[in-house]
Amino acid sequence: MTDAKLDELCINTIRTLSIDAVQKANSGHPGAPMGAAAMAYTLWDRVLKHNPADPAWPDRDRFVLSAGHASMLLYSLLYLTGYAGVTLDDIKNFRQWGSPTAGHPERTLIAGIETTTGPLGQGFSTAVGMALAERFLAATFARPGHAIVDHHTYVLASDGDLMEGISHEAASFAGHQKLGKLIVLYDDNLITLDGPAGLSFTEDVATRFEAYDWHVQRIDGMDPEQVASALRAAQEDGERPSLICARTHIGYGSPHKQDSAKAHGSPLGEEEVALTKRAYGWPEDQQFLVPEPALAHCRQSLQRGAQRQQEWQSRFDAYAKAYPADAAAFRRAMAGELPDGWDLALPSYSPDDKQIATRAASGQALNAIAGVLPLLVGGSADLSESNNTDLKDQGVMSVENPAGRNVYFGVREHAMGAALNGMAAHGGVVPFGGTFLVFSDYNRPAIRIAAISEFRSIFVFTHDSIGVGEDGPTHQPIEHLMALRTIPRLLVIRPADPNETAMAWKAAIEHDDGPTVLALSRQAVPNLPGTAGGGARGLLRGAYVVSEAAGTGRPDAILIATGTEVGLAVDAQKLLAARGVRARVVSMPCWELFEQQAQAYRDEVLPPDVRSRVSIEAGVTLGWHRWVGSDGDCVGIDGRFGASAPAKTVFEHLGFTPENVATRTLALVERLSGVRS
Ligand SMILES: Cc1ncc(C[n+]2csc(CCOP(=O)(O)OP(=O)(O)O)c2C)c(N)n1
Ligand SMILES: [Mg+2]
Repeated sequence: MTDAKLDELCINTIRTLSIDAVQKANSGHPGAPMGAAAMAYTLWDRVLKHNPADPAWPDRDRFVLSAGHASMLLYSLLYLTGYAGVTLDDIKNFRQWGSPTAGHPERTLIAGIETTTGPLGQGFSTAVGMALAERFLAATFARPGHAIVDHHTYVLASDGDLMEGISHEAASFAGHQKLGKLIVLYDDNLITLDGPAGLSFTEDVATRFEAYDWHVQRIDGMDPEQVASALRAAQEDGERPSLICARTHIGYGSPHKQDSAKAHGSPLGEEEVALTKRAYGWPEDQQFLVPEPALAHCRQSLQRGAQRQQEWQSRFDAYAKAYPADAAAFRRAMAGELPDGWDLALPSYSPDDKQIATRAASGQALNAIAGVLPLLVGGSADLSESNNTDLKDQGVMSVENPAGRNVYFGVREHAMGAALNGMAAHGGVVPFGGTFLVFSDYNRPAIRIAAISEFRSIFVFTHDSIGVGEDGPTHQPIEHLMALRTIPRLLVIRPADPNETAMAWKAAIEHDDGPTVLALSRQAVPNLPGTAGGGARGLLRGAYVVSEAAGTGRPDAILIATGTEVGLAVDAQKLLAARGVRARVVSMPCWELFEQQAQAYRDEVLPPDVRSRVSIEAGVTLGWHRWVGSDGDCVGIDGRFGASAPAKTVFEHLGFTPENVATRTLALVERLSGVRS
């Protein structure tokens, strides 16, 4: 068989596996795998550096299927090249309960999937973070004569990916950063879900990317030779990211559906499947056919991959001999391990210390641990001074200083979120990024991907309430804390004071299988006596008694507060004591961590027989009845936004005063004791 014939056989194997799997599942997207098979195969067969037997090899090239709906393309490639995580039976079980071959590629289901994709634009933008991490680690660990990190990041993106706003942000950022090892294949098939792309997408994409300072090529994406030479040219142009606009045909080979949106998101139908196979010269009556020569050829990836990994291993061994400490640090970093006792570097505070905002305490914590965690890397979306995210004396990341640890993401919150995810996905670094909490909505889809993919991405959200003050309702988060708490696997931590803030960083860094949000104040807070001397370690259990009711025995009431409202609760506690009500104050910085505690601990903090419970949080109260119970009361902000005025005034007008909290608590205690008597 000639090489060209063998290529065609492999490409048609990918196409027909995709067609058959979608047909059998009666669900899925056959068109993109059929149209993009030639370029994806060419990339994987001739260019991609990977070892299917070791999907975690640190120096592998990263491949991101940004057009996640084309999942069968990726599953076919993973199976054919020999990844153990996908069998032919898994492909037959495409999109079924418990099968790793889920509707869209999920990182946690198959070793070999670098990041979860499906929401268009995310994969492309995540890949930018991977390329950033690669360049950072290459520069950080490079020693004279040794290069142990040296790989590319490849993306397959569709029209939808390039229409999404996040990809515009990410492309602009990647061009600015000159990420020369990022190479994007654009499946330029002129079709989207609704019909011809021309219904909504007519700009000159190539020129747009040229303006972003990308290297841009236009090719026929159905021709493996053109794809291969474009990939080589993209590699050679190492100074800029590359976009290869590959003209392809969605649903290629289908007599009635090729080049039409009908091929996009539903099975071809049995008759059309047969006609398409006939067009490929494929046996019409066989399903999931994998011709032996195609499998044998693709499985050469195993041998090639093992050899390339071995070459790297030899280089790494030489490095380890010359620089044993660096090699050990690299291994630990790639395994996501933290140095023993790293948290001893975290600061602690006493009640007499100067009052500062929790965002300032966060900046102090970050800088205190920057030395012991040299791979902590991040920045802000143009708010670094407000977010206190600067790492002092650690340099600015750029093409000239790729090992700089401060990343200026620009006003690109969404792309920043995805870039953090990409850095976490790449491994070796612990990424963080900041903006105002109110703009967490601009990050939310990336936070969700981080949670689904189990990425340790740390979001530093400051200006966390109406305490923002004068900037007014557009800048005062109201619904955001609760909205974030609804995302599974995300830790949302709102520390009350500097000691809790230091513990919040400990929790965030040690939460290595999911993202963390830190909600931090703009305004100064008191140093609570209850957090001093290790008291703030209670944060690690999600909620704890930060100020016990005076006297002994069961408290009359429990005040449950978060963040800046904990200090307020402590003030209310004093007023209540003067009125004969013994109130306990519980600081509840993290619901998710509290939910993970044993029932016995939860009952200790919130004794079930104390029904007079009041929550205090400057946000919507929806959800707080989980902790205050149906008898309890919630001091919060419902049915309105904040207001533009000095913070103290806004707090007072919206009921966040010790007097109001004490009055409401007293009323509750009286009402409930009345009910009982
Ligand atoms: C953020 C987001 N919006 C919408 C969708 C639903 N969706 C899936 S594919 C697609 C567009 C299809 O066009 P294109 O990206 O060109 O893919 P092709 O049809 O060419 O495979 C849409 C709207 C999605 N997956 N993600
Ligand atoms: Mg398209």
